[in-house]
Amino acid sequence: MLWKELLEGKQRSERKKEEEEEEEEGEEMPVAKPVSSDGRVIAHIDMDCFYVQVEQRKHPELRGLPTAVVQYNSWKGGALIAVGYEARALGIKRSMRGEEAKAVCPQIHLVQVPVARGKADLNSYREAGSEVVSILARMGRCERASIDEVYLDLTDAAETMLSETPPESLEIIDDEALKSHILGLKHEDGSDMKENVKGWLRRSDADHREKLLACGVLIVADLRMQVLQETQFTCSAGISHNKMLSKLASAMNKPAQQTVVPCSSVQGLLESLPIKKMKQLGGKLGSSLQSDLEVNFVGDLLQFSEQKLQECYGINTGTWLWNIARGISGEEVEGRLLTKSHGSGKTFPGPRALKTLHSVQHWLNQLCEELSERLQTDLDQNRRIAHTLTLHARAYMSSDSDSHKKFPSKSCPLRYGTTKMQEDAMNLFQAGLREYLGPFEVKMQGNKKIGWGITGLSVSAGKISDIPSGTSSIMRYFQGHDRLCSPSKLAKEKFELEDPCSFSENESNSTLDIIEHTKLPEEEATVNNESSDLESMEHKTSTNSLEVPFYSSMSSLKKADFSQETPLSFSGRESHLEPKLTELQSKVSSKESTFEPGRPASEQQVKRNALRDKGTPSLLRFFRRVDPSCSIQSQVLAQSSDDTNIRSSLEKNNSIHGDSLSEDVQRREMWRYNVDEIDPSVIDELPSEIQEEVRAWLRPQKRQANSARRSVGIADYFSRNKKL
Ligand code: DCP
Repeated sequence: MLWKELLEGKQRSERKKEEEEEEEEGEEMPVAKPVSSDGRVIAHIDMDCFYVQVEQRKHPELRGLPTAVVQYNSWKGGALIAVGYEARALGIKRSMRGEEAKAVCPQIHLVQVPVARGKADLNSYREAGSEVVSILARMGRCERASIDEVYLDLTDAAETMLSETPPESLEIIDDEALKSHILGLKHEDGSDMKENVKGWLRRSDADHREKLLACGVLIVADLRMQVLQETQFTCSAGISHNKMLSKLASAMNKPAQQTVVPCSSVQGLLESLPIKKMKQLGGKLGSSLQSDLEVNFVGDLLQFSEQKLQECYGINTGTWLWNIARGISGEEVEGRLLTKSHGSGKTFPGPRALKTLHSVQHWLNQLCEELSERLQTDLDQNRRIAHTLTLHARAYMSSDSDSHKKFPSKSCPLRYGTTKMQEDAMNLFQAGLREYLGPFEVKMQGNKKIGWGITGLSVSAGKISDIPSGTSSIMRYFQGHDRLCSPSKLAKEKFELEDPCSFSENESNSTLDIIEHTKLPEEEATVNNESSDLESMEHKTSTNSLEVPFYSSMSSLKKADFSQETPLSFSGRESHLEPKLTELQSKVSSKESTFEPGRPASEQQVKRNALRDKGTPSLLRFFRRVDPSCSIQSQVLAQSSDDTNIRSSLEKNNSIHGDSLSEDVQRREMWRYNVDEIDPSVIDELPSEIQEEVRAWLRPQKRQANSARRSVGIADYFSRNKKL
């Protein structure tokens, strides 16, 4: 039965990875990055059976006992998503269901994932991951790669150690470092492994790079001990000269161990590494290498010239392949302690598939609620905002002929506030469904409409950026987002909720400003796949992989106001922004006679003149034509929890200033803004505090232009490849 197959084969836990790079089938083609230096010291740290450790810390009585974490789903005892090492030793595997695990190991302790809103609540795991990150970040540039993985660039720390306390000068070396696995280091029969490692670490004849690596070994061992002492978690690590090799190495000896890849052992490591195990080769590219070039191990690639690989897979990917065969990777450790995106997803396997728009709406509401909460926390704690909302779904149709079709992922500019997000997500879903069902939307089999089912749904918020310093100040300019970027506009032309199949042709043009997911060649290495792979969404969204959709229209960036006459009053959360706002307001407002107390009037006049000379009057003209309804700042203003407060402050202020809300809205409606009409030189006239934001508005347009120019995608590569 189909649903059984789905349950067995496709059901997965809620998303595993927050930020892990997409490497599922058919993802973006890898590209070679310039190799900055092969003298870097890069570590990859991976927590051991992470969710189990988190649960064991909560329940210390479980320590040392066979333990696994299960998804709340009750079918056959739920799905195992993390298995402790004691349980693994007793034959328990992650692919098992709870009942099977009990049968294999009756003494196993199954801990349920916390549940909120009918789905897994991963917050405690995320927070535990953050604890670890904050410790690891002490020694070098730190990139949080997923909920339980981190890359570290320890080059500077290693250089310092080498110059101050080189390993060869150390009499006593920490035991944890002596337990390291040094790939390629031979242990003669009967020799003391720790002594061998000590000898390797203290070699005086090693070259500079190897000495740096030895320092890296000591630093990582120490960091792992700090993590254990401060969090009670163990982790494993890989240490080498680049990210790729370190990631491979960290998985080689688990749990609570570290593995080092000296240059001399790279070839040996790669010649026996199955091609599909290599990062970014797990999908179509790896399959193509196997079937078209008969490459089964990474080392097999060595037989091809760079030119040949470029002919087959394009210049960038060809060079990337040539490099990885030699263990070369220029990928930098990005200094990033926070996630690149947030996501919330859920699967509905087999009989649980969603078959009505009502049920889809219900679940989208839950997912958006969670997403909104996390965005709010990110905003509060990190002053970061997301710009893009994306909906992914996995679906099937009752018609066999179309069953291979993928539900298209859709994006739109993200509006803050739970209800807005829910509404936009539903509109994205409907747009996706229309496309999924085909041009006529209603297909008939005899008298029966074709049914559909949704087996997975996910919403994610991407393109997260810091609020540039000073941006808060321009909140003053951009008021009334909520009133202008009305959900009702987006809600037009919906499907009838009552009848999931009652679509008519004239409904096909959604008014929602949807971003089609299109890959940008120049960002291939980091761009997410646009296909809606729910498994990767569940486990890997909020990922390292950057969603780079481009805006099909900038109409979401609609109208702006420069109503100096209606100062905003801030409520609660925003109140700390007020001083900056006032500061910028006074800077820009050349027509307002706001004198700064204690400063001579003549000086202030000079200051205003200077500003005017820099072009502030053009700025005023500029903003009079711009509507901020979907601007970042107005979104911040429109935070769900503060919506009412802010709206009422706005209304109050408007009435205080004798400027009625409706007039204000009407006036702003007239100031429509077309991004093409912006003269880029105007941006330079803006106060520096807001230049960055305005440039960010314009960027998507540039991308669109670029992508039109260079529409090379994975399909092109493979069609070329097929010709081999
Ligand atoms: N996870 C999940 N669903 C999956 C895989 C993993 O929810 N299908 C969660 C639970 C894991 C965590 O992500 O604890 C990290 O995943 P890893 O693949 O790193 O596996 P573990 O940390 O559990 O084990 P290991 O020690 O093998 O890395």
